[in-house]
This record gives sequence, C-alpha cells and structure tokens, in this order.
Amino acid sequence: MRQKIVAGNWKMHKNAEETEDLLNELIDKLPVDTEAQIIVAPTFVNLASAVDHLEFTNITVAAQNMHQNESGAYTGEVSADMLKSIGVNRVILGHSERRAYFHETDAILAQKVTTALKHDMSVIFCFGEELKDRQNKQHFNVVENQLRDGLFHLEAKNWEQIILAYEPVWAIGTGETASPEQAQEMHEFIRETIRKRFGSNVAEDVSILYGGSVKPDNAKEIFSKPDVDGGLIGGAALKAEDFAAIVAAV
Ligand code: G2H
Repeated sequence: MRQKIVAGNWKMHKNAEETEDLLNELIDKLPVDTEAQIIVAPTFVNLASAVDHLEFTNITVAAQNMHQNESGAYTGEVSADMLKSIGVNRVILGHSERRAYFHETDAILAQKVTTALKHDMSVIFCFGEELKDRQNKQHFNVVENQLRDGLFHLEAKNWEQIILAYEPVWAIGTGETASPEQAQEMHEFIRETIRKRFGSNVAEDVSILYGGSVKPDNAKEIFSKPDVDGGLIGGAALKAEDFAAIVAAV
C-alpha cells in the first residue's frame, strides 16, 4: 500500500540541545490525526537521543547517510549495524549533497542500498537532475540512469523497504521549486520506469516524495498531484511550525 510520507532532512544543523528543543516543539505542534508517516533525520551524533526522545510518538528517525561496508578502517564513517544498534531503522541515501560534495557514485549507492536492506533498514533513495540536464532536455535520461544504476539490481520483494525522493538539484535550498506540473510529470515518469522494470504492483505501491524548497505555502499544491506521495523537506524542517504545516498539507 502506497504511504504518504513527510521526512525532515536536518542536514548539518542543530546541536544536541537544539535537537532536543526542536523535537519537543515537533511533538507539540505536529498534527496527531495525520495519515502521513513522519520521519526526521538529525545528524549522526544526535540520532540516539532522538530515538529515545521520540519513543512514544508517531515520529520515526532516519540517518542521513551510512557506509556501504560492514565495518573496517574507514575513519569517520558509520555502519548499518551501528545505526541499527541504537534503534535507527531508516537511512537517506544518495542525497545530491552526498553525490556532489562526497563523490558518491551510483555504483557506491547501489552497494549502500544493498547493505541497508541486508540489515532490514528502509531506504529513502534520493536522485534528481541538475539544471544543465534540464536545460539540455536530458532530465528524464539522467533520472532513469540514476534509478537503473542505483536500484535496478534489487528484487521486487525489496521494494517494500524503498521510498523514492525526487529532488531536482536546481531546486535544493535555492528557493526555486519545481512547479507542481513539473513534479507530477517527473513522478509519473519515475513510476512508469519502475513499472517497466519491476511491474505494476511495485510501481503502484512505492511512495515517491518530492524534495527541493518545499515550504508551507507550496506544499499543498505539490502534494495534491497524483504521483506525489509527500516530501523530503530541508530548510523548512528546521522550524516546527513550518514542518507541522507541511505535514498538515498532505
Ligand atoms: C533538498 C531538501 C531536503 P530544501 O535537499 O532534502 O532541502 O528543502 O532545503 O531544498
């Protein structure tokens, strides 16, 4: 069954005290009667406290990244087993900032997805074209290749644990948003691409989130599109009122 989901990607924001404050505000302000699954992704160092803090709520916690290997000499990295050991069962993979600044390729991401699934984690898999791709009318090709190279090695049964997040790079943190029509056009294409490879059941059931400058004033229109199942929210996830308004827009 396809789920509505709103996930907050906190990126490199909020220290321990600020994390606790924002979580308290979210517990206060988020609508309790929402049909949406709500996910927050604080930084690694605050994940354990976030899991504790949110134990009796309807908010779940995701990591923003993890390493593809089980363990080893990878200074500064965090493994799936480490995340699971503190109660984190979800991970965001393939965010464009990881791809651009930390050189994560589709091949590395495919390995990360496999590792996450092996540990029974669910994955929010991010992808999306750059501005030049759209200007050159290559955006559908780029997205298709990212899906193929990152996810086509999976089996249909794995898709229960996959959430897709289409994030056009030109709309991330820029204040530019894809129009609801642009989002719908791409989400429909993504669902069709998944249908061709994995069949109708997988395509109909997978949640496809939109990400890129979603705000309280544009969320409702974007979420109203039939192939948009919610959002991955950056800047607006850092203010409880804004995040609550976006959840309420689902
Ligand atoms: C895209 C998004 C969250 P923002 O990166 O993943 O951030 O909403 O700030 O554009």
